[in-house]
Amino acid sequence: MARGRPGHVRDYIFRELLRGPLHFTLIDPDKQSAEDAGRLARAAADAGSHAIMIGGSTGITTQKTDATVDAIRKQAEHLPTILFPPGAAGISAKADAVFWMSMLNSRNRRFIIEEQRHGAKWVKRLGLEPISMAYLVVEPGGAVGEVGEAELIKRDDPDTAIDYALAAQYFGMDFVYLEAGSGADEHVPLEMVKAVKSEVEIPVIVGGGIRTADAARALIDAGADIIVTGTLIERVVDVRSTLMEFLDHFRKVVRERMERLGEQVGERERWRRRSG
Ligand code: 1GP
Repeated sequence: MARGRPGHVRDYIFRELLRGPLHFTLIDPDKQSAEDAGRLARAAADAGSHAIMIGGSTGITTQKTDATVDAIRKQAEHLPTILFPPGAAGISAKADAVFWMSMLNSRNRRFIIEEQRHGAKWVKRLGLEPISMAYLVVEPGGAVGEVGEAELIKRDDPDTAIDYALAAQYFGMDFVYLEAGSGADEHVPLEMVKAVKSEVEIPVIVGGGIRTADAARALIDAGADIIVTGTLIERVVDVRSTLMEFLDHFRKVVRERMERLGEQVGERERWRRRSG
């Protein structure tokens, strides 16, 4: 993917979203060698994932991130690489863009603005594209909830998720990410996704604990715009066929959803013409 043009990756995401929900693959630089990360990215690209996110909660260094992004870009060159950094140390000159994220429900201002304050000049100097995103950690929250000192949003409290998401939209943030934590036993509740989606206009990203195509289908039906999976391909032997199966199902769900939306628009149009 060509680098350097401001808004390039952001525009790509918004353009693709017009065609339906997207799937992003998350690769943690601390979980495998750079070479293996490259192989995972190749499989993700072949299966039809829309972008590669690079990041994790612990053990992230610039060197590891640099090597991982390098390998990913070599193996999956047409997919955008977006950093998903736990802090300033996760910023790498090699990526196309960085999710410029603030964990709005952290009790520690370090994760709301301090890491960002230290990282901002590097983003500018390195010519990385920042894509602003509100990061909200929902129960159980996992390692990211602990490390980020999140005041976890309770699973039965969609109103708090809406409050944060709306605040993010009014700040002008591009995306809101509902995160249950990597490897979570349960993904973010469908009711919460539905509630947030019905109140905000910015796209809703959902991640954490999504391991089956059925789970992705339910989340998409609830209104998720972007589904992120990481663990799904970490421990499997045949990454390619696991992802192929997941994404084949994903595309089918997206197709059905877009057809349904098309029919609804068509019906509304017919009704308007009849009554006009
Ligand atoms: C974690 O939301 C991501 O930040 C992905 O979670 O590893 O559970 O897929 P999983």
